[in-house]
Amino acid sequence: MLKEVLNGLMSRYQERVPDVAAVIAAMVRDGLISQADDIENDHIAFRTMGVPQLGVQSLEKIFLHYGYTKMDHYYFAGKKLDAWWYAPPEPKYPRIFISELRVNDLSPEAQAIIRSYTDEVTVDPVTRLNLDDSQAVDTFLHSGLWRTPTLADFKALSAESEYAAWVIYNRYYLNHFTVSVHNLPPGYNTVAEFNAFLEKNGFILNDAGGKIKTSPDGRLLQSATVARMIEATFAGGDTVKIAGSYVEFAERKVLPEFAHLPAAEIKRQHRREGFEAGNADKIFESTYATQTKKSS
Ligand code: OOG
Ligand code: NI
Repeated sequence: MLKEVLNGLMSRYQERVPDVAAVIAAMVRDGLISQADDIENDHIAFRTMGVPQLGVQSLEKIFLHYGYTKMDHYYFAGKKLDAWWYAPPEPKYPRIFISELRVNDLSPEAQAIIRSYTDEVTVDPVTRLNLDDSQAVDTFLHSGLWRTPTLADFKALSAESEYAAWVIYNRYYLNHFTVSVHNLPPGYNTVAEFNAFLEKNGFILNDAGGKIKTSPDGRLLQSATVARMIEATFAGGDTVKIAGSYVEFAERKVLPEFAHLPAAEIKRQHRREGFEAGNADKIFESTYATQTKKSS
């Protein structure tokens, strides 16, 4: 059931983000993996609008139903976001990171634009879903919650919050999946080495705060591609290229208390868990104009 929902998310994401297939193809070609299934997916991420009937409290119900556990909270003052991460029911499944725009913290003008869309949703839509029906859940995650935005509204939101504009157009489309690099062959199993491999293959990395985002404990290292632009069709037929989704890479180092274990015995529970606000703050910018201007 969970597997079906995750597969549905991944297939839609792959169709929209050419970098996913391109990264996998480069990894197979250079012998890092023999097939796409060999990739360990560290986590996937969603973005939401923080209004009462939607937001994290709504979307999380799906994943709590499938056995995920809500873990730590992160707050991003500058970007006006809250986020939580969710631990999977079994280590073979990805962690989930869900963020939410603090709509009440925006200007009255931006709030009015957002509410003109989100008010179309009058009750929490997840409460109306049969969560045991993975087909229904899949359809829900890929259908528009509100009308297609106008380009004028998209631009007005972008000027104040690029995150808000991204969600108004992209809704619950998967924002990224994350390649775990620490289990790859030597030469590729650190973010530093993997970044070199990506750049050699022509991928453009998010360099906000540096290409490698490192947690203060030094044990969670992350990098990300800059989002490719997708052709967006707005209400009234305007078409403009806007930021779509991106790909992330994560290295979780072995915790000191397990440093003595032989490499073959190291499992997920022996490595650094969770997320890091300082890293995440910069990774969000993979869809921001300061980064996407470097892509095409
Ligand atoms: C999420 C950014 C944060 C991480 O792993 O810390 C993140 C987003 O861009 O929506 O993915
Ligand atoms: Ni991430």
